[in-house]
Amino acid sequence: MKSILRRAALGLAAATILMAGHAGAVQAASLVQISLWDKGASTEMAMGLAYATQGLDIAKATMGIKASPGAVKAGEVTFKVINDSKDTVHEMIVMYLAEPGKPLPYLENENRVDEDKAGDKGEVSELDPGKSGTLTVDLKAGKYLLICNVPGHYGAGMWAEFTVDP
Ligand SMILES: [Cu+2]
Repeated sequence: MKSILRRAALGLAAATILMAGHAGAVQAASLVQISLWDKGASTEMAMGLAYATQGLDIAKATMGIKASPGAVKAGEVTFKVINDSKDTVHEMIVMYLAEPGKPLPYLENENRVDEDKAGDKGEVSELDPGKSGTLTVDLKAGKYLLICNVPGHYGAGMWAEFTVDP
């Protein structure tokens, strides 16, 4: 129901723009290219590099997420995610940061972020090496974190800050 209403609203907006003489100006979803990378399974995973860890040196990360661009306008955002690893499964989850700069809730015994409590907005889960996937979500303005939540990866530095501008 929600999506039908939204589509109707978009249609109306498109008609309004066409009438105003700006044909072709209808805004498509913002596109963000995501690369999931690592230094290979033979490289020992770093630890203690979770977002907002005091004094962390992200240059020590052995795996990570690269987002291009790192900021978009609010609205529909499509993430095209590629796992550029040769040998490791990775994923990408979009987390809304209700309180930027504060550590995400963490499940110590599982060595990963508590997704249910962390502001999960959608994900491309568990991509095999070389595989890709797509996620389209409606994002409001704010600060976000893109993370991989395969056990240990977040703490190894596999996250990236992402901004949605008004
Ligand atoms: Cu990963």
